[in-house]
Amino acid sequence: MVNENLKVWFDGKLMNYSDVRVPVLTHSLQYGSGIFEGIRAYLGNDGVLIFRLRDHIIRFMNTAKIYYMNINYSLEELQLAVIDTVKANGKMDFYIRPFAFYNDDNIGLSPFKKKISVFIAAVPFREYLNEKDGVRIKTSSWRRMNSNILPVKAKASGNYLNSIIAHMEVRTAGYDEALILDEHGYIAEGPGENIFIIKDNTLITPGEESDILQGITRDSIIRISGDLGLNVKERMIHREEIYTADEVFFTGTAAEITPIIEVDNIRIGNGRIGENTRKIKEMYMDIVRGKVAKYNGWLIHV
Ligand code: PY5
Repeated sequence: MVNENLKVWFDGKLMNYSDVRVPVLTHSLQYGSGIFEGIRAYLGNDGVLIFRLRDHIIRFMNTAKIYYMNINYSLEELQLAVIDTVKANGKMDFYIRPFAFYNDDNIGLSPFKKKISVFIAAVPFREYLNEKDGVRIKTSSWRRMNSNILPVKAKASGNYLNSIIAHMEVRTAGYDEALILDEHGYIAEGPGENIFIIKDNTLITPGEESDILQGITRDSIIRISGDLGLNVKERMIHREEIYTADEVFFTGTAAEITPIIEVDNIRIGNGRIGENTRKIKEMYMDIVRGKVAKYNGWLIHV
């Protein structure tokens, strides 16, 4: 449960979370028509640091655009709104959730000209998956939707039904998380994470052309890999390649860098967290806490 003293930003104003009123019949709750972002902020030595805020807000606005959703705030206004929300909630690690939705209790399916509300919460950080020990994943029998069906590069609530059903299938079978293949059987991503494999010091991850969310963490890892002496290839990955990889990990705002130690009951490498994964995770955590000068441009000091 979130703290009842939580201050949230709702349609231009900071207010108590418990004072926000939204009808249960709202379009976005009934039909999954909301759009959202997930952003993290970390407590550094001299205050709270928001990671790649601008990039997240750009993706948020692009998602809105793809869905014909007219958001009445600019890129600058939304960035300031996130900063104000963080400021109002103190100094700690946060997970930030901007959310735009049709706020209307007219039950019809068409959102045409319905009122759009924008909400931002910054809730205390929590670990998303079992990031410390590594996770066991299983290939879901559900396929990633492709972009003929829904825009996979948009971060819309409805897309997550594909993620949720895949996750529940494997979670109820005793695994930590799902691996989702694309319609052709190539590796796509996790329900809320991008995936990388490492083979012979090369990072391999599905590319721009694949049906995945273009993760901002994924992009960050690609950009820092050279500093760690690793090469990167963006290409399609056959399912069997993952089983014989040296190391495998998920990336995501929530998941950060999550080592994967087993896929479909096959141990990856020696079944322990790999050296490169450990190095990448350490560097990522140093960057987000403002300890790597070269990447301080990714951080907004609050
Ligand atoms: N793929 C999917 C389907 C995602 O939902 C996410 C992020 C990613 C990849 C990674 O993207 P990024 O690195 O930009 O975060 N998932 C969200 C997150 O905040 C929501 C999870 C509940 O991590």
